[in-house]
Amino acid sequence: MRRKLTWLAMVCGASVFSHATYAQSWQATAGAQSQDKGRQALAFLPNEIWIHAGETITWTFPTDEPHSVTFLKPGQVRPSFTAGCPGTTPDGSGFDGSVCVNSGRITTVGTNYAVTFPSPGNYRLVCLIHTNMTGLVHVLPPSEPLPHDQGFYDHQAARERHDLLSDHAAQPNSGEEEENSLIDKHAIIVGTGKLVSTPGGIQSVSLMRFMQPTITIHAGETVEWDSSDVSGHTITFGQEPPNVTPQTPPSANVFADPDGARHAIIDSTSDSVHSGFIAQAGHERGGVPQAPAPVAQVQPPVGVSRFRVTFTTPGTYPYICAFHDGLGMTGQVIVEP
Ligand SMILES: [Cu+2]
Repeated sequence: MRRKLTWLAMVCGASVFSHATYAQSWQATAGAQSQDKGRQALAFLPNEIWIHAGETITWTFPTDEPHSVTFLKPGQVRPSFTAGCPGTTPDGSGFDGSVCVNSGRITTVGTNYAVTFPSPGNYRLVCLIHTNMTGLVHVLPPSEPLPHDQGFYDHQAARERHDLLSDHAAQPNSGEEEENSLIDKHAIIVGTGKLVSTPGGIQSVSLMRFMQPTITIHAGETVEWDSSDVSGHTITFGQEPPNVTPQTPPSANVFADPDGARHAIIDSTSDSVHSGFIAQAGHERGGVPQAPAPVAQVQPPVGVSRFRVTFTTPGTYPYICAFHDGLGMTGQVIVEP
């Protein structure tokens, strides 16, 4: 009886393996999010995959935060997502390294984008929206065995999704004491996040929230927003500039303080102020690890991690992150006399 069960297990194992050997189509995802959309895994899941030449990988986009699936030509300077390859290439495009392939900025949850790989090689996968979101596709000759089947990748992706989205390192509350001192300073933490490196590339997780969404001050006082996130954000009051990108400059009423922070003065609830791109200082110093591929990075023209607003007039002042308000990244400043 025991011998028979062992034999059955071997047959099952063999059939799973042969199924993987002949798989023509592979599934992966671009990004993952928590139920309230606040926590965003900026990651290809899985971010390293081995397939045979001639096979296809289909990426699904399950998040409200947009991503792209992009394969640049070797040595191609990383373009902005608005520039693309230039442009986008259709679903089902083939990539062999000779021509750039780009899904473009996918904003619709549930979109699929497939890429076929006719030739063996190792191909770097990037998201043009998030610098720290990369992956690797290994395309082997059909004669070579593949190390994993789809079930392996599904399991790995589920585990990484869980690890990234439940990551305590990105929790907003780092201690009551610190929070109280921040309230004394009228300081608001703008998102939190961290980078994770894997053999296939770089992933990150960001909490797309203002950590003290409502703050109450007195007229004449100043609020400071501090970014410690690997993702960039904005602080935007009133009318937001059209088609905001990381390159969109601050509004004309924003000036620089002696310490380099940006600063604006708001006198009325009808004032409009746009901070421009605010990100942790690692962005400017190059302290953030970059993708290992020889892909030149175009960084946003930034390096500003602090933004201040002085409020002269009592009232309620709602504001948003122009990139992530759709994920719930909003706040308000209540100014008392
Ligand atoms: Cu944001």
